[in-house]
Amino acid sequence: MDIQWYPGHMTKTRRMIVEQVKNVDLVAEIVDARIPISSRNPDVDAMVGDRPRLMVLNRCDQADPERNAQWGAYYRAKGMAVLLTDCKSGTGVKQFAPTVRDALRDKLAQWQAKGMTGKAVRVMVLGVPNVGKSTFINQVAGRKSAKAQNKPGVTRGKQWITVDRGLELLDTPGILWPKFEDQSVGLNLAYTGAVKDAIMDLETLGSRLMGLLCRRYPEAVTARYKIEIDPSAQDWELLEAAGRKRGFLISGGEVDLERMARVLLEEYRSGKLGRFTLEIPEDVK
Ligand SMILES: Nc1nc2c(ncn2[C@@H]2O[C@H](COP(=O)(O)OP(=O)(O)O)[C@@H](O)[C@H]2O)c(=O)[nH]1
Ligand SMILES: [Mg+2]
Repeated sequence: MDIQWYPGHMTKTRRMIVEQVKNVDLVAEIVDARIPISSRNPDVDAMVGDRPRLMVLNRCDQADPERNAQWGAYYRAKGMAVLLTDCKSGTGVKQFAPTVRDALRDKLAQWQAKGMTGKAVRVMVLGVPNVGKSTFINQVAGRKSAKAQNKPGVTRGKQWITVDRGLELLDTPGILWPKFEDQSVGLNLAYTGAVKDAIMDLETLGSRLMGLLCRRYPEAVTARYKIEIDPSAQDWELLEAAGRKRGFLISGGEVDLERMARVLLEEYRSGKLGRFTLEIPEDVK
């Protein structure tokens, strides 16, 4: 399955980001802690140039806690400022302003020296669709200013939000990139909901996710779906076994694979299955 989703509005957003980046002091790149590599847009480096950067690993509540710590260390070792957040509860968000100030300390000292004390720090927030950009901004601002919804592609156009006199945030619509180098990147983005379901074959998507979870988190899959995991089974056979246990049958006693795929994706995305990180630092080439 070749997943590509690069609608015209993303080209427009990309242009807007490149234009606006001159007006900001720092770029906060929000990634999904469950897929900390796949949810990084490879075009961001070229788009934002040498602007100071903050890496925000969001959705930590849905990711494996041990892996969260590893991924935080991974990006810190690359010299990046890193923040681990759960925007559902707001965990980690309080550290945002101090982390930004620390990343910009030289610039802020210069402003101070020039008497520019009232100048607000401007931060652009960007990331793939549905990663939590608007929710993050609302958490930082302590109110609902940015429109958030559990569906890729809700924020349109640019939106400045004033947190307080010292800090302004720019919300941006989610962007992907024209071609996923690796099929697994497209799949990871689809499992986590960054790519619209409507553009994919759900049976294939559900089968691949089931296979991946059975390899990485077999106990959790067994606990929830009551299936024995045969290591030599095909991905779709594992999905089929779960569907059979759930009684998702169609005429002739066949398993309704699409229904089971929908259930698996919903249960994975809502966290009912557990906290899973689909990429591990050792995977990085
Ligand atoms: N569990 C969990 N859900 C989150 C988190 N951040 C955002 N969400 C939810 O994810 C959905 C998409 O968030 P939104 O801010 O609109 O994403 P955006 O498209 O990147 O602006 C919303 O339903 C949020 O409530 C998080 O850290 N944990
Ligand atoms: Mg948004």
